[in-house]
Amino acid sequence: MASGLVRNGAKRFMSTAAAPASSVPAGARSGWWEAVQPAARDPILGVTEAFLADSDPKKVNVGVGAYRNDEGKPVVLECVRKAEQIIAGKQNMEYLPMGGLVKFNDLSVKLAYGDTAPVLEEKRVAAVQTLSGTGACRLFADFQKRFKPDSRIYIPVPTWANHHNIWRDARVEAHTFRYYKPSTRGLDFEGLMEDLKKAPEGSFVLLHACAHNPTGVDPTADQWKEMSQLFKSNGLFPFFDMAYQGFASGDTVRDAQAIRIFMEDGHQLACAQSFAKNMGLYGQRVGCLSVVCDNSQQAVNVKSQLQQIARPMYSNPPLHGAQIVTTVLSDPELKEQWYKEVKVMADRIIGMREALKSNLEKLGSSLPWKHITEQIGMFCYSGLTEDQVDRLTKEFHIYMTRNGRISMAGVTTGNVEYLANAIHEVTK
Ligand code: PLA
Repeated sequence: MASGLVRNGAKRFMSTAAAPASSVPAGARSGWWEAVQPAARDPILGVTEAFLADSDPKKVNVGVGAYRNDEGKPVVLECVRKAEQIIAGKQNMEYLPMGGLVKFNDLSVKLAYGDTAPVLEEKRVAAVQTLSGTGACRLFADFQKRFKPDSRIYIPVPTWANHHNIWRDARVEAHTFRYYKPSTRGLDFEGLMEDLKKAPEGSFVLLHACAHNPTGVDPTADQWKEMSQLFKSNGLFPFFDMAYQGFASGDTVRDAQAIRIFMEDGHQLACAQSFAKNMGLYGQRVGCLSVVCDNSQQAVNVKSQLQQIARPMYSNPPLHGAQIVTTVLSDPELKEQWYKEVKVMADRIIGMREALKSNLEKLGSSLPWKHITEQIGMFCYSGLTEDQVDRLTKEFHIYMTRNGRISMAGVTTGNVEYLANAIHEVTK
């Protein structure tokens, strides 16, 4: 039986060898990947691919959440440029430890939990540097599978599309919970509580710490408190994805309020941090995964296991981005400048929300658009349908994800009128 299978396999390889590749020497085995079909286009990064392939000068990309200045250009923060100058030529290029740059991890968790957080003073937090926010989520999902193999993850509806892929590839059983109510364009708090009440004890719950992607709708402080009580009484584990600290309100402390509320309630939470957006370090892939433990020994144990998961995947994380973040966060002047620059980015986005809304109203749109200014963070969950989005792309060369999410970070004084006009045309 086994040998038959091998023979059949071999035949298949041989039979396709002659067909496509003329440069393959006779007799060489080919056809290894003939069964591989093209992967589905990524719902977010695929939009950038389509945008880049469009040669129309009017084209607008409000797909991926990447900040642009008012001229539509990518931005490198001044504090980052200065940090680069400080670092330049002075560092060696040795491997980092498996868990990354220790000082970076320390500064990163201070940003998330607060400089004087008791969990940090008691050394109860296991923190490792990760390949940005995505890497932090994936490392945690793998950790969850390894040590709580039968546990579930509860994911909000909707969410950042990649969350589903991450926990699926980590082979964790995924369930969803209600989050957004289309009729009110706000939080479905009742639905959320109802669904989470049904989650079995020991389940993990994915929460967006602030600036929920894609909806721009966050729970209020009181709602977070209520959720925290439910998590306590029902034995649920809060996992915070914090990809936008600073982008919601312009204030990194305010944007960490959910984490602080859960921390003060004594939860053993975990947190994925990304410096892609708030420090503009997208391609540097710099992030941090932290897990709050019961005591310092447990934190040492957990960190060692996180490192062991990282080792066969990518061994250790990249150096440069972590050095930049460390330099900015450990220099009071640079840190102050960073706070100002985050605020400038957040404020520009808020300004564009107002501009988009007022342009739509000026055009006489009879639809309600107040959610544009009520939502926070990088995205506007516009309510546009897939068909309307398709029309925007085909007729106006405007690129956005098909769920109607507009990256407000890509809206500028120069394109906001064009965008509003196009939206008005397809929603008439
Ligand atoms: N978590 C959330 C909620 C995100 O929105 C993103 C990025 C990440 C994690 C991961 O970011 P990082 O790995 O780059 O740190 N979401 C983007 C980009 C901005 C993307 O899809 O990768 C988005 O357009 O939704």
